[in-house]
Amino acid sequence: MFVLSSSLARVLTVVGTLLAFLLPATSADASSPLRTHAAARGKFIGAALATGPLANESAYRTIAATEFNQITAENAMKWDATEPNQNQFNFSGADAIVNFATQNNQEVHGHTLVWHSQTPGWVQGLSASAMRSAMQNHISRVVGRYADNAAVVSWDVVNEVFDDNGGMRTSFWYNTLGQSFIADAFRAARAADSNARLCINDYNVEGINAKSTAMYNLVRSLRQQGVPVDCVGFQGHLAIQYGFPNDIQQNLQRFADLGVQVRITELDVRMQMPRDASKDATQATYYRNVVNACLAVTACAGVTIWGFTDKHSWVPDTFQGQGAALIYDQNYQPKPSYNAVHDALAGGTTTDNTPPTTPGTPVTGTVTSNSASVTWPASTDTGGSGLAGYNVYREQGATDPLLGQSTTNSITLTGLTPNTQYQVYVRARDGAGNLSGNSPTVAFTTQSGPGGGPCTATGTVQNQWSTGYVVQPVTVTNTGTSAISGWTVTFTLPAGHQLTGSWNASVSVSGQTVTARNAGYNGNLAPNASTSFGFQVSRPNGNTQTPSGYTCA
Ligand code: G2I
Repeated sequence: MFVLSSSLARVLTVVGTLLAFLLPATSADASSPLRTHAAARGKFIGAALATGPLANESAYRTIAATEFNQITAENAMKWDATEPNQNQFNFSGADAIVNFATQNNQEVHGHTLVWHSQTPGWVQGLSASAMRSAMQNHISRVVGRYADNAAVVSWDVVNEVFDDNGGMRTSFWYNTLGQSFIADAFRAARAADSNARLCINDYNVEGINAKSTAMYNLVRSLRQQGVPVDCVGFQGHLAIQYGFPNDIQQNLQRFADLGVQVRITELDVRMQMPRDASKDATQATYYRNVVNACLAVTACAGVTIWGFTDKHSWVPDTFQGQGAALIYDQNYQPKPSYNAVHDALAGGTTTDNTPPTTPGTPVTGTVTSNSASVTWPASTDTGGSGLAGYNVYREQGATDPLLGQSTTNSITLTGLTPNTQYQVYVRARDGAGNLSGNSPTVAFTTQSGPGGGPCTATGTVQNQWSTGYVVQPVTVTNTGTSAISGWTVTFTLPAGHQLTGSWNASVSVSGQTVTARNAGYNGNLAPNASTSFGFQVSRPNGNTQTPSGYTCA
C-alpha cells in the first residue's frame, strides 16, 4: 500500500515537473533564456555544474538557474566522490546538485556509475567476484538514493567502454570481468530505479565511424538480449581545428531507429588559444549545428553543455594551449556561441524563408593533382535559423555536381581528377535549408601525375625464400611542406617475378612495372608523415633478385 501510494505520488510529481518544464509560464519571445526556447521545442538545454562555484559564485548560480532546465554533475556523482572507501558513501556534493535542480525546476542526469576513470584504487584491486558485487552495491546505493527524487530522471550507467578503434576498452572493469559488466551494470541500475532512463555514454561517437558503429552494434545486441539500455549519450567534445562531424544528425537518427532515446551529453567546442572573432564565429556554427541536429531528431531529448563559462572548464587543464570552449566567457558574458544556441532553439518558432547572403569570390590555395583548397568571404544569415554551412559546386553545364560541404568558409576538395580544369562556386545554406545565390566562380587546374607528391618510397624485404619474398613495409613519406591527399608509388619487378598479393594500397601491374596507389584510408599525409603498404611476389626458384626503382608522386 505504502509502496503504491509513494510511487503514485512520485508519478504525480514527475508529471507536474514535466508540465512545468515543458510548458513555461512565459512564452518564448526573442529575449527569453535558453531553457524557455528549449522547453517550447520539447527539449532540454543543460549544463554540467561544479559544486565549488555553485557554492561560491552568485553569477554562476544565477546563470545556471536561469538559462538551463537540465543539469549534470560534472564530478560530484562519480565514484571517487560518492564512495571513496568501500561502503562509505558521501552524497554531499551530489545532494547539493540535486537540491539546486529541485529549487530551480530542472531535471538531473546522473553521471556516472561505472567508468574506468575517477574510480578509487580499492575498486580496481578487487577480485572478479568482489568487483562485481562492489559494482552492484555501488549502483544500488547511488541510484537508490535518488530513485524517489523527481528531479533525477536518468543515469550514465556505463561511460567510455570503447577504445578509439571500436574495440572494447581494456579497462580494469573489462580486464577483470569481461564484457558482461556492462549488462550487469544496466540490470543493477534498473533494479535500483525502475523509472530512470539508463544510458550508455561515450566520446568521438558523434559522427558515423568505427567507434560509433561499435556502440550501435552493442546497443542493438544488448536490447535484443533484454538488457535495459534506454538511451545513448554522445558527449560532443569538439574542437574547431578538427572539423565538424557533418553526419551527426544521420548518426543520431540511426540510434533513434533502434528505439532508444539519444542526447548530447557533454558538448563543448575548444579552440587553439588565443580566441579571435573568426574562431568564435566557427565555434558558434558548431554549437548551432549540434543543437539543430538534436532538434531535427525526434528521439533526441536535448543537449547538455559541459559547463557554461570559460572560467570553469576542464579543457585548458587537459589540452595545452586550447580553451574558450564554452558559451560564456571568463567574465560570464555571453559569446557568439550563446547566441547561436539561443537562435537555434528559438528558430523553430518562426519560419525562416530568408536565405543567407551570397558568399564572396573564392580563391584557391594549394592545388595538387587530386585536391584543391578553396576559401571565400563568409556569408551572414538574418532569417533566424542561422548559417549552417556552405556547399561547393563544380560549374559544368546542365547540372553542377556538389564537390563538398563545409561548416566554415574554406574547404579542401578531394578526389579530383589530375590535369583537369575546374570552375567552382559556393552557396551558403542556413539551418532551415535555404540556399544563397551562387558566388562568383574560381578556376584552377589540378596538377598532372597521379599522386599528390612530393614524396618518397622505400621498400624493405621482410622475408624471403627460394621461390618468393614479402616486401613490407614500403614506407611512403610526404617530404613536402603541405599536406597531400594521395600518392602513387611505382617500382620495377625483376624479369620472371610475379606479384601474388598486396595490402594497404590499390595495385596494378603492367609488364614489370607495378603502380601502387593509396587506399581510401591512407592517402592523407601531413608534411613529414608516413604510411606504408606491402606486397608479396613469387620468383623463379633460385633467383635472388628483389624489386628496385621505387618512385613516389
Ligand atoms: O574529460 C572530460 C569529460 C569526458 N567524459 C566524461 C566526463 O566525466 C569528463 O569530465 C571531466 C571533468 O570535466 C573534469 O573536471 O572529468 C575529469 C576527470 O577525468 C575531471 O577532472 C578532474 C581532475 O582531473 C581532478 O584533478 C579534479 O580533482 O576534476 C577533479 C575535480 O575537480
